[in-house]
Amino acid sequence: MPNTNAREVNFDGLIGASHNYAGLSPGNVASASNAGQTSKPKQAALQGLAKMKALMDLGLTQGVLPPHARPDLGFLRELGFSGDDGQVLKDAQNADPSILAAAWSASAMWSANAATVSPSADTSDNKVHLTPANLVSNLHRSFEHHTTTRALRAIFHDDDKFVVHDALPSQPRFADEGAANHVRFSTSHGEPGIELFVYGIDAHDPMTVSRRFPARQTRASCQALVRNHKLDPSKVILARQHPDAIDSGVFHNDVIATGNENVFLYHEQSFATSRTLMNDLMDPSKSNMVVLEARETDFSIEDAVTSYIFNSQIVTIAPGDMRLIAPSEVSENPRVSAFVDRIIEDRFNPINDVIYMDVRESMNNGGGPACLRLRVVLTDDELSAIHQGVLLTDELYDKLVSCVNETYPDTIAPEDLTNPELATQCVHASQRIAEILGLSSIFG
Ligand code: SUG
Repeated sequence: MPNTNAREVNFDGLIGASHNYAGLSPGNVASASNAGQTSKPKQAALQGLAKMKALMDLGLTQGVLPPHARPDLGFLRELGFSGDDGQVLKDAQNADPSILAAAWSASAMWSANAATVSPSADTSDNKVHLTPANLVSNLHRSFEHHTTTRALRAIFHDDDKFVVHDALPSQPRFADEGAANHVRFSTSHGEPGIELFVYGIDAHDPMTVSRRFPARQTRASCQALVRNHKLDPSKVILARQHPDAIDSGVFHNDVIATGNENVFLYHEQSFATSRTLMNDLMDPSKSNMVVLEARETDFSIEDAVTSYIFNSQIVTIAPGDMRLIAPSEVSENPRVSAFVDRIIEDRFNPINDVIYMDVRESMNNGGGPACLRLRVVLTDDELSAIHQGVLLTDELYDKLVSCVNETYPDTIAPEDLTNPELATQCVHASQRIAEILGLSSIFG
């Protein structure tokens, strides 16, 4: 039976007080090109909150995930740096600035990488399954899953309805980047769907791999997620990213493809296995798809990577009525914005309008609107069983905005990363946010 009482809840990662530009992600063009710039953490968090509020004001259910406590001085102490906090920061800087920057990274904001989620309509035990991503491909992200797992277990605490798995083994064979490489298709959110898992590396496949930039997601991790989430293998598709796309800066699939319910929006150069993928998806026994393919003649992969069009959120306002929540950068690229205008004008797809959002502070590190959110489809019963303190209301929004204004630094420049007072200020800010969300327990 289709479950019409289900909705998609977007859980956005609230951008942390230590947000900075350290160039930590090889293959992420924006991160590399903005390395060393001065960031604006307060403005970044307010931009993220404005996006959350805009979605709430559209009538959608919006959740908030807490920033992690950064800088993580415990991580630096584990690596042998000792003394007071100032000494630890200074010695780490002298030993290797990229290790120091890893400890400071606010990368947990990109909650599309927090976990992979399968709704109860797709799982054989009828529970919602969440697996935190191990993010082993990058040092600064590889320890996010500790806090993420605690936060998800605190939010999705009802064991009768939710299973929050441990992250997959932290080993390159099981490199996992979460929902950024996962798209779910269904006639409506509450009905059983087809889950598409996208990977860049397969240890058993001799095909050419990306050469310039690393691929981050393995086929082995996708297969483990399918097993853990108790998915029906006939309702799962595994597809390989095109290595040339990875080499052009498509470090996650959500930089070049996205979907919502029966809509699939992607660039023709996304997948190494496009034809098979389309055949599988278009199989009428599986779903009734609306396929929106951008061709090279519409715009190039480079346009996709600079505008982040595919990192838009497609959201359902009412049955058959969707909006595209796109980064402002799309409106600044005439080829890409013309493509969006054609989608909006075309009556044969359900996307009826575009809303441009300014999330530039995050975009400068390679994180667009969709990177900032984790999608969780929940029935009414499941929604009422989660920790309610993370669901955005006008009151919660006001509290978070005040807290950001009071506790966040205005700017962070690379040389600030050795400042122990700033370190304390940033950790304190994350504790205050966790208190507001009723999640203080995640910091022990
Ligand atoms: O993993 N950037 C993140 C961006 C993640 C975007 N998420 C999705 N596409 N879903 C990354 O590359 C840059 C940090 C720095 O350079 O300071 C960074 O981690």
